[in-house]
Amino acid sequence: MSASSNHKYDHNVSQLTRNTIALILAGGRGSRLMNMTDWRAKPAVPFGGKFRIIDFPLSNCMNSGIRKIGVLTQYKSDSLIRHIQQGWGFLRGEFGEYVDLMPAQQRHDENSWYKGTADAIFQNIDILRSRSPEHILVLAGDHIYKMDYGAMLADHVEKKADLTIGCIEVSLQDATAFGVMDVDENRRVRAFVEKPEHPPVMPGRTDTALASMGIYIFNAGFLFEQLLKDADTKSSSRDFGKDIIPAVIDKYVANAYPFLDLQSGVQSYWRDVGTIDAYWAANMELIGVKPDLNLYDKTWPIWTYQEQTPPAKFVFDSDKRRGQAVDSMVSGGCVISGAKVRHSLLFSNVRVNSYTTLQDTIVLPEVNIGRHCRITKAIIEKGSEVPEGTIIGENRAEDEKRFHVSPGGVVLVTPDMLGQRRHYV
Ligand code: ADQ
Ligand code: ADP
Repeated sequence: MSASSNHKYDHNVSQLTRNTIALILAGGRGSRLMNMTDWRAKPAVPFGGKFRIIDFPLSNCMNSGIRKIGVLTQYKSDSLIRHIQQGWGFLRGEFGEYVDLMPAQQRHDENSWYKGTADAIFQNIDILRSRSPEHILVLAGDHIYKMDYGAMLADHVEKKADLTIGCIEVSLQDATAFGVMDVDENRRVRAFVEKPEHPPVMPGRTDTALASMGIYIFNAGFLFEQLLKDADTKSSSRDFGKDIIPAVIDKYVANAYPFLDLQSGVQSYWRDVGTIDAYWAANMELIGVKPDLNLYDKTWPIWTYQEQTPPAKFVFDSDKRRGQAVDSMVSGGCVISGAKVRHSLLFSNVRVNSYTTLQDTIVLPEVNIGRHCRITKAIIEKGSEVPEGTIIGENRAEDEKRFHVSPGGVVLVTPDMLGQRRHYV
């Protein structure tokens, strides 16, 4: 399936992006991230040394010229809200730009908060209507990728679609976790099943399926109509994948839009860091010499909020032991003293002390790692005080007694597992 590479759009893309409201669904718990989402929503989980996951869709909107954004929050949204208020308040209302927080409001039903993803938007329908956008771009707040939504909007308009669904090709095995579609030769969606046990094979392939990225462009009026109709359907779970999309594909034009690099036509980088193993792997990939996700690309900056920190510091300890980090990323405010850090990712304000070695480890902000520790293949949560002499990653049975060990053998360490009562947000 080809995207419209090298295609000159007939439409003025900046006009399209200007008349679009992006709605980022940021309410999900993300329970497969285990204790990492005990205190924060998945979109607020730190990623890549200084970002939070939601910075990726937000930055994509900025870089695509979409500057009317609503963030729909629900589960444990405290740190998410603070992050957005601190980091994303720079837009100019005078130019019609905003990042609005749209928390769960008990407006339509006194007894329940948002039900499914469609309900989250339905509850804000009056506000959205009053702003009369032409298109609404629905995004998930929990994926890591860089995407130009302007190209997808142009495709949507050019093909006169009512709905366009961003999609990627995944293995049949992985497809069971996605909304999967069947399309015709014009990329029109003929069938859509949410999380099928036996996913349909992609046309022209034998072992892959076409999966929804959970991102949608709707003609605004069409979306409002469908949300109202769905609200009157008693049996509906108010979910885009389960209810809204399957209900419209027969009568309206719903197209698939493949997420391909516009130059090479190759599928672009996209990760759902929904499990401990996927989270660890995606962060580790960044350390490599030529990662698929380039955070140093000045043409597509990823913005975030971060407190001011002094530079990272690598020092000799009192016994003249070298503090060093190789093959690693180290953020501001870190002090590595007489310790060895290899192939690891340190967020801000991490202290690693003498005689300690870290290998293949992600350390979130504000962590102190005492002397004489050996830590391999771990994720150390924010605010942890790792006591002197702690050994992690050498004996699975021992690790399992104190910490959470993922199927892939990544050890997750949180303050409460270390006996420290702390809300790590
Ligand atoms: P899932 O990711 O399993 O599948 P869901 O858990 O509903 O769907 O989450 C979608 C997004 O909405 C997430 O970003 C989540 O944080 C957020 N969210 C969930 N409930 C919310 C609520 N009530 N209020 C606000 N935000 C909420 C979806 C699609 C699949 C598709 C995958 C791609 O249903 O078809 O393949 O995304 O990952
Ligand atoms: P260690 O356990 O490795 O001996 P120390 O706490 O004794 O660690 O610190 C060793 C060195 O690290 C200090 O001499 C100093 O250079 C540097 N260092 C420690 N704390 C700070 C700090 N807050 N800011 C800057 N440098 C520091």
